Amino acid sequence: MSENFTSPDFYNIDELLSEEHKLIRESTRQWVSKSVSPIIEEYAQKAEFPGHLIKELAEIGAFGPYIPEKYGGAGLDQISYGIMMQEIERGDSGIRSTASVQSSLVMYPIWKFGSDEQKEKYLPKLATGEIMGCFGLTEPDHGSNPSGMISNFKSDGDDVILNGSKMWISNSPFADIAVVWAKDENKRIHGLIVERGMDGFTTPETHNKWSLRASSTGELIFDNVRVPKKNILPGKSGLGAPLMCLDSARYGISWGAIGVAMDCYNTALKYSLERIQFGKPIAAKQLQQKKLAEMLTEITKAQLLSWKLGKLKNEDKATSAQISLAKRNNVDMAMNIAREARQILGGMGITGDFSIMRHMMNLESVITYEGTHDIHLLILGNEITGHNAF
Ligand code: TGC
Ligand code: FAD
Repeated sequence: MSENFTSPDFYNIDELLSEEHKLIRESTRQWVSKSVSPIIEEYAQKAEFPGHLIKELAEIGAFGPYIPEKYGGAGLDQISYGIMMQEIERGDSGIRSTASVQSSLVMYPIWKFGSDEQKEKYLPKLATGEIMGCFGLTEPDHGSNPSGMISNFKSDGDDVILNGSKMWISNSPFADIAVVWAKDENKRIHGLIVERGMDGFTTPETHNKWSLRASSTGELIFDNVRVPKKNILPGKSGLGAPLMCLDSARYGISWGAIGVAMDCYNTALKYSLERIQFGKPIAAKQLQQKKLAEMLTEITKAQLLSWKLGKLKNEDKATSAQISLAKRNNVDMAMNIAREARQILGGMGITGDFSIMRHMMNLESVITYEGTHDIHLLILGNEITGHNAF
């Protein structure tokens, strides 16, 4: 189980990490073992977000790890960010979602595209978790194709009037602010900071999910919401702006998926050594060894992929297509490992006594959000051939 967690490191990848990276991993890992693993199954079963973890996530520096310290972030590098996402997602994808939405989808756009006033007003409070944010791109009729969005705003004096709706928004039911993407009168996409309490703005919760049950998901509905023009992000417009945020979050997910895979592998390995059938541990059987050997192979490949991508990101050289490759590969890898690990546990694998089934269900969301498995393939296809097949 997670409490006895040691991460597989078959290729001595630790040698590629700095002492600071290892310290961050150790402290995040300890926090997950103490605060997430013991409670998460119960919250997932109840389909409830463990809101008390917000303060603790802020305390371990999970909100804005790479945002400069002057804005309340930790000023760390991209590998540190990835390692934190890996460790948090080992606990649960929904908790990692909360950290990555706050960091890469709310703090990042305000930091990159916001005015000085917006940065000073929101970033320090987002870093401490005093306020929480969400990111509204997806609409009921525009998921993979956000450029078709119909949410729109019209100028009215010092304000704009915002109409439309967003769907499948992580953290929307409790968020204090939403970074919302909508079109102006010239059909140009802009980011707006919409605050809870603005007239006409509601955030109904989405129920009956079989996946990401410990994460709160909802809608954003804008019915003639009056938003001050000073809440528009001035630094960048067009679809490229939200796509830059997605690049950052997708990179973090590539690491997070490794955390899930490692947890499933460890659980399955331990169980296989203890479970006796036909007079021997099932770990002594070739069929189970094949599963474990293939898991370790895929985890090792994914570790190298995300580490190298982190180096490229640190140098500001990572391309969107490189990020798509890592998100797509690593989430698929984690899904396959979760399925195989579940089988190694036999009937026990379907219970909440082990984390595998919860991880497996969570990954159904992770392979869909932040660009589906198919969309990332098409991004790579476009990069390879120069032909856009969307
Ligand atoms: P396309 O014509 O290719 O591009 C439009 C403009 O954007 C530029 N661009 C990028 N800029 C920065 N970063 C990137 N990654 C970029 N990709 C493209 C591009 O150069 C162009 O610029 P310009 O100046 O020429 O206008 O756009 P398209 O409409 O063909 O769509 C491309 C496509 C399909 C790849 C894109 O729309 C896409 O990625 N779709 C998937 C949607 C998606 O991922 N949604 C995620 C919603 S958020 C979420 O799921 C959060 S879950 C969080 C959690 O809980 O953890
Ligand atoms: P669709 O776009 O309708 O796709 C349906 C199927 O068609 C998919 O298999 C897709 O791969 C395929 N497809 C689509 N286009 C093509 C094509 N051109 N060629 C071949 N196949 C294609 N969004 C946010 O903005 N903010 C959030 O915080 C957020 N959180 C989420 C949390 C959860 C739990 C979930 C499930 C989703 C979340 N999303 C969020 C939305 C998520 O990003 C979208 O679900 C995702 O982008 C896919 O959009 P869709 O669901 O509309 O599927």
